[in-house]
Amino acid sequence: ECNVFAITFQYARGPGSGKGTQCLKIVETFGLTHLSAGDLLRKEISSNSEHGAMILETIRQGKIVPSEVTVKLIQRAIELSDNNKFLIDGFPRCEENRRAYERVIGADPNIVLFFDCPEEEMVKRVLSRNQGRVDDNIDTVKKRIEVFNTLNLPVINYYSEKGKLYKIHAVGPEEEIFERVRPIFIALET
Ligand code: UP5
Ligand code: MG
Repeated sequence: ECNVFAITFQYARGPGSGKGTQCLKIVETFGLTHLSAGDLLRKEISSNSEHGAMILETIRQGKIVPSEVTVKLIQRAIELSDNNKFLIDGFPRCEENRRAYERVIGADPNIVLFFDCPEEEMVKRVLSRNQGRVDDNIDTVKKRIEVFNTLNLPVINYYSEKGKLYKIHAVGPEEEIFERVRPIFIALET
């Protein structure tokens, strides 16, 4: 049981659709706390924690880290925060992730954003990012897209049926994309 009342999941078609970029703008404007599942996992790798080696190998292969591990990191970050509104970025990536989250956190997201971006554009963005991520190479990017295409649909359908899914056209200048996102959060505040 926890007092989180406004959890928001950020979801997208795949790697490089601009989740992280838009999350920064959203949290700055609307006062949520940004929790990137990928960043939490990468932090575990660099802090040499218990699961670090397994997480590194899983990310290198573009596969999904066991739900138990990811959900525990999200839970810990929520508990450590003094905010009660979160923007969870890049999660849940499969039905099992979603169920584990709802079981452990005990709350449903209010809204789910789906960033729709063509595959060629995602690949181009990720490969030109240059931040030294172990998964930003053509082989892993292809694997990430394949994993996404295989496991994502049931999650999308689930939230769509609950009327929580908002699809955003994620191509164009970053500012323009944010103008498509903004009204959704304004509606949430009122
Ligand atoms: N960029 C952004 N917006 C742009 C725009 N409108 N026009 C042109 N360029 C734009 O953007 C990517 C790049 O594009 C940047 O250089 C940016 O400047 C530019 P970014 O905002 O970083 O996109 P994002 O969608 O966040 O891409 P990211 O690569 O982070 O997505 P992934 O979903 O692949 O990465 P994530 O960190 O979430 O996950 C990585 C791995 O961790 C997964 O593959 C998986 O192995 C593991 N993982 C789990 O196992 N479980 C989880 O729950 C989460 C992750
Ligand atoms: Mg990201």
